[in-house]
Amino acid sequence: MTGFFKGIQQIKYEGPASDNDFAFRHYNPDEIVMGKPMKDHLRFAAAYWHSFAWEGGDPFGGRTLDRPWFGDSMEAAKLKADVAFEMFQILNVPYFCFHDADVRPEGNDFATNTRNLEEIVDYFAGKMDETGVKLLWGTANLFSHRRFMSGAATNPDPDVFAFSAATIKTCMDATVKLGGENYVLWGGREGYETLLNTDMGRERAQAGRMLQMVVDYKHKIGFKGGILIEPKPQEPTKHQYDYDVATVYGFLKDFGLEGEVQVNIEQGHAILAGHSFEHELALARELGIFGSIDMNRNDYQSGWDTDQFPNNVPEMTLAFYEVLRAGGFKTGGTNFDAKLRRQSLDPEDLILAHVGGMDACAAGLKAAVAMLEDGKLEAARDARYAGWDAPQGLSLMTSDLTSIAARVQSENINPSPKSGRQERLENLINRYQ
Ligand code: XUL
Ligand code: CO
Repeated sequence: MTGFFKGIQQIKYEGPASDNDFAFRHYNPDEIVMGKPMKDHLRFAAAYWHSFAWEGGDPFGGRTLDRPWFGDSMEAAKLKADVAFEMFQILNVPYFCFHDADVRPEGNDFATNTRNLEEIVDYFAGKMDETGVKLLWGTANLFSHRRFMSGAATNPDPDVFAFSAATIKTCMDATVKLGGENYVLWGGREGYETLLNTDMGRERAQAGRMLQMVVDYKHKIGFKGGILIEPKPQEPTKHQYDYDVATVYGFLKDFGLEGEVQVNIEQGHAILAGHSFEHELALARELGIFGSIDMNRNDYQSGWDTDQFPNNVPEMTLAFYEVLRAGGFKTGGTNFDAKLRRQSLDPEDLILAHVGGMDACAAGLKAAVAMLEDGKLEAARDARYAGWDAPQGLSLMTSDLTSIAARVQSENINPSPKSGRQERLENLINRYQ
């Protein structure tokens, strides 16, 4: 034991009446809801980068956090891993997620980075064996180092494309070695700042080629997990090629990869794109590309990606309602891509942030299950579209303009508007909280 979380025991379920800050009120891992344990619905993961690599900086000031593992040595990386796995066990999260740059010291070249990553992967393998904690997904950080300032796959310099491809290969290898269930691509710098210096056609083609190579490599090595793209509209680059779910789907169709790649949808990214989280989830479901979620919360006023821990149960309810309607997670899960506020210095802040987030998700899941099982919302939705299931509605889908026009005229079709009953449905939803 490192002693970092000294005095904090494993968090247990104590039920809604508990007065203990270090307890779950809603997350009861083995409770059966809709036919399976809550933990298998939610598939929680902790994110290595925010909890262990982020130093507490913002655009106006640097490090506020003081962590004994900050430093560039392998020794520091191993201490960081020790503390991380202690946190995973305290929280009883079944999964974690990482980028290469979160877990290993940065080397001066590709070979050093690869060696460092391999050493830490072996260290992780031992810890995963000891604790039973699993890897939800791995990914490559192709956005922090200055070599990626003009993009990774979409860089005008082919050497950066090559460096990125090689790095993705090592990160896919690391993910597979650790039994990871997905591999994620978030294209932080895959976009552009100004059209004045940008050849958009080339950049899109380069990104398409990189994705094709990732899919080919997946099949070559027999990886059975998901390949997931994480949409985000802006920040860091002004115009991102993976703006939102709809844009990613267009990109996948363009390169013939819509059957191979799904999306990892993040709450805060949905908000930045001007959507709600549930919109993005529902669209991914309709398009058949729903994969996984990055759970967090964005500040609704500030306009940038604040990556706060989720705490709004009615929002979580609508999100998990869409997850359930998508059939739940297969290889995906609920990854807390969320960080503390920079004034939250104490080790217990890290624990309590996750406890609150996990409880908000569990409460949302329970309310979503109640909504689905009750069936009133779906019954109202079905009733609204019932005309489309009747013979005349069905026939419209195979008619043409001429025959429809003739029918409208001969039958004097003259529709009268019907209420959408939004407020009634909003009132209904609040009854499940
Ligand atoms: C950035 C973001 C990333 C991805 C993984 O906004 O969400 O942390 O989740 O690269
Ligand atoms: Co994310």
